[in-house]
Amino acid sequence: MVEKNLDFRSDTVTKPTPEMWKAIANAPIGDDVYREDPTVNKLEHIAAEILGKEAGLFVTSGTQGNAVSVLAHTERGDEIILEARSHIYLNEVGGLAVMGSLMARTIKGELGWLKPEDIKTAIRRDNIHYPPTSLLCVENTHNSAGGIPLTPEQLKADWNVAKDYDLGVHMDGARVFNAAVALGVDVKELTQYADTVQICLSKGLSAPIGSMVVGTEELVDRARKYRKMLGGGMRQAGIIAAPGIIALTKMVDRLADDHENAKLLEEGLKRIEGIKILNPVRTNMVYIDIAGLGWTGLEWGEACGKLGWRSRGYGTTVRLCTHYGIEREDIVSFLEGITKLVPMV
Ligand code: TLP
Repeated sequence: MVEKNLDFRSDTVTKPTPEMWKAIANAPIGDDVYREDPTVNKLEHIAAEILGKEAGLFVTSGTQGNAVSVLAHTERGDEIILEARSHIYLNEVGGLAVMGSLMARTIKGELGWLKPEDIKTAIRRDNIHYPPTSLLCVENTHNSAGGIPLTPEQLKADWNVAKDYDLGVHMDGARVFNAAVALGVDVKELTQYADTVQICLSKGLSAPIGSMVVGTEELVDRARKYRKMLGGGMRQAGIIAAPGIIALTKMVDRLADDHENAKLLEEGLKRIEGIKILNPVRTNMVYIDIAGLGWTGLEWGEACGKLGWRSRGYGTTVRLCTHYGIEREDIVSFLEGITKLVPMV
């Protein structure tokens, strides 16, 4: 029996499966700073293998994973290229500037994808006045664009430009398994176009804590040093790595259910006058604008609360995320309920 988790705010709210709880209780552990935690070592090995990279590193969060990856690729004063609404640029507390002394060069993407010609234009040529451009960051799926999966072809085109100019490529793959499932490709087909990849165990894959950074031995070694600097050397971390192993080996295929549920939600919400769907729904996110209902985000949240759901709006934009703990029948009953509660427009 799946424990219900009627919360649309994010897939970060997912809780461990019963199997994860057992793994937590039984995990063999050791001091991971000495590289002696067998469960962390196993998780790092599995992640590297699944994602097609030489090495893996267990980190506390997606934000920490992106930070140590970006630091591993760059030197103080470099410029890095990011999509204008990427998570690293918008939602990571400006860490790239604070920790890396990096300049951010942002480009507006097309549904989250940076067009190769735009990247080319943004790369600084050798000039006494310019900071060197050293890194391109891509995000897959792209969260703010609507959980959009970037295809191998799109990623390859960006990678080729980056490599023509000797840039590193980092993928914020917080939800890259959603992308792989939605596109019906092996995740390696996506991750091959990045030197480092950060993936979240704690979102749709339902582990309680943590992310992985994978990449070349050299970059992961550098990232490991930065993780220690940031206080992320976690000692007996096998306790939290154990559910991560289950996340990677058992929780990927079920992401397809989340995508189907998001589609069902989109179809139902589309029929409600006053609600506008803002994104093509391709994975587990539906962004809506509720201005046409005459409601604020707060009023939307209160209405959802009456139905036993948590949901939150920013202004009149609301993101609804599907995940483990939400099933088809829950979406059906939510749609019935909300249809009755919305004002007639
Ligand atoms: N995203 C969270 C919020 O921070 C917005 C969410 O609810 O979606 N990359 C991407 C693309 C993300 O969406 C997130 C989290 C992260 C990185 C950071 O992961 P955490 O929360 O583990 O630091």
